[in-house]
Amino acid sequence: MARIFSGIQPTGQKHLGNFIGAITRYVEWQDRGEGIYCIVDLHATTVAYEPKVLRSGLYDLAALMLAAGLDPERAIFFRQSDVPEHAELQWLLTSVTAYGELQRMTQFKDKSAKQELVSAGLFTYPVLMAADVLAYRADTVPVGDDQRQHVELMRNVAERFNARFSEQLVVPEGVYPEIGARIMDLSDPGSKMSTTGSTEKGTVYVLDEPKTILKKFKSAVTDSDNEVRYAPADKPGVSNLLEILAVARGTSVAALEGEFTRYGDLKAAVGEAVVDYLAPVRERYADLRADEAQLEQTLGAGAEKARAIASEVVADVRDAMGVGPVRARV
Ligand code: ATP
Ligand code: LTN
Repeated sequence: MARIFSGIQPTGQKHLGNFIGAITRYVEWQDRGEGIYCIVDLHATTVAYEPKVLRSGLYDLAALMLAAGLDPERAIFFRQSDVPEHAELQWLLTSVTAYGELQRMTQFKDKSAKQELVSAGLFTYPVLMAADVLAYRADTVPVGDDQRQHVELMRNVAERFNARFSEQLVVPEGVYPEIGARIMDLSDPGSKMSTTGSTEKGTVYVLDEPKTILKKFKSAVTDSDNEVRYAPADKPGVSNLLEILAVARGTSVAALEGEFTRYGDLKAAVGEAVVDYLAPVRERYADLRADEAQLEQTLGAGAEKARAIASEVVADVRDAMGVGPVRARV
């Protein structure tokens, strides 16, 4: 059975890109294998942040993921910092990570350009991400398109470790959605919808009010040739709307071709479909978010299950590296 691992940061309000590219897929995949889903609070400390905001953002995200249908009985759902093996494994793996390969990470270049203090943590962020996955010997990593380079890096790290020490780690495979791997900003379809950096008008949050969602889609940027056609390179705005509509309706882009002749009709249809698509999450969210003690309990139970796996793997890694005493075998 496949072991699936993914992580998501407890920062900012989650948007339609995070929802389509990540959260809904965790839910869909929880029956396809052994799912392990982690809220990565340690990753969120690599850029400027407020401790109180980090903590409340963690509960916001935990409630959102549960509201979206993640079932802690069927998948392991936990907070990264509750399992200290992630941080330990990160350190161990830095010895098989090249400085040069970290320097090439485009996300590091983009994010560091926006920081007053470029932390060492931001630089080694991809090694922590590698540790997250490798600590479980996971084979499948569902993420959005923007994470391809990080997944490549974790594969290199695992291969290098196995070659240098011994075959302890599984080399994981990234899986990206066929449609919706890169949801674009509605007002600026040349750039991806994102927590930081996309426009407020063009970013649809999962918990936006229905009327706000409709308004954002209504003012989505298209182009001037008035032809509803899927062509991401030539028609990024229209193509983005078609992708979102296909996902929200649970159909393919091809099935939508020919349905619309006017941009206005397409925008109204996508807005309505997205309102319906997100409604169940909105309905369940408030109750889940209100009970922080329950959220802690859920995450704590998940962390125990996660730690049982990660502590074994990290003990093997330590042993293979000659760190600590020889591992006793039973
Ligand atoms: P953002 O880029 O929005 O700031 P992020 O990359 O910093 O998000 P997360 O919130 O941890 O960090 O991202 C969670 C998941 O959402 C990742 O798997 C990422 O690939 C995916 N994702 C982010 N933006 C998009 C997008 N526009 N379209 C599809 N998937 C996305
Ligand atoms: N870097 C990712 C979040 C992340 C992740 C992971 C994704 C941290 N650890 C492990 C998959 C597997 C991001 O910015 N979205």
